[in-house]
Amino acid sequence: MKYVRCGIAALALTVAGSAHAVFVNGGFEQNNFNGWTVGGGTNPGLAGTAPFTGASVQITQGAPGPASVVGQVVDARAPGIVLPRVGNLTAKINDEATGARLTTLVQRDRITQADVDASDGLPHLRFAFAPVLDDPSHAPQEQPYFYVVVRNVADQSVLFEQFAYSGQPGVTFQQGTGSWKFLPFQNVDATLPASAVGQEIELTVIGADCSLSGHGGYVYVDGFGSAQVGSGNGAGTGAVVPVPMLAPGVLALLAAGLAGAGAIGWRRR
Ligand SMILES: [Ca+2]
Repeated sequence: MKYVRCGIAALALTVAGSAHAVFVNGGFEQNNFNGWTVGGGTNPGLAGTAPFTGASVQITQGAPGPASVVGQVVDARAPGIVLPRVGNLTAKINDEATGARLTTLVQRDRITQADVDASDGLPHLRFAFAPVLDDPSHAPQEQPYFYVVVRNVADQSVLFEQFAYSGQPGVTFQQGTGSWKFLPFQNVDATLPASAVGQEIELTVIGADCSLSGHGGYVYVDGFGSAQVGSGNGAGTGAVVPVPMLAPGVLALLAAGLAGAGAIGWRRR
């Protein structure tokens, strides 16, 4: 009985010491990038040939790319996107200007008991994203693209990743203004294995112009955390946003990433 009590006390201590849930300023409601690191440089093009993954990403390090926090605005290139997505403010990573710019948004944090969902007893990572990419019909490795990845810091294994270049076959981009294409906000709910509690993770978002320097691309992100992605004070055009549609191949990539995470991605403590 004594041992049982000790066990419970230790557990209570662990829970009490980990009340903080991921991430700091995950919804950008501080109207800045507090808690985040904005970096980047230029895009020399993706390595290899499609299908691309995080291993294809190349960055010529330089001055951080553009990044901003936006409120109730209408995106002239993607009027179907309702902004802000969650709360009052949403992050815009990279922008519509050209120059082969590439922006990275990074935050490192630790998964704690506070990130465990009562519904399934497992930690979750949730967020919403919406890419807006010009489509100049360059070769795939030269196109504007976006990339989101969550890695386990300890072994750099990929827990979750999503990648698409502008006009990528199988990704149901919607037509924006002119040659711009976009996806409506997609909600991501990545279920982590129980062993993720106590592990440090690093989230990276990339928005990249085309590598030939003449076409822009960016991605909106919001609602990073373990809780359900909330609703926003969005105005947009009031357009009905269709149910998010990602191609089977993209969903397969997502599923593969999650399956891999459960099987090999996390070190047991
Ligand atoms: Ca927000």
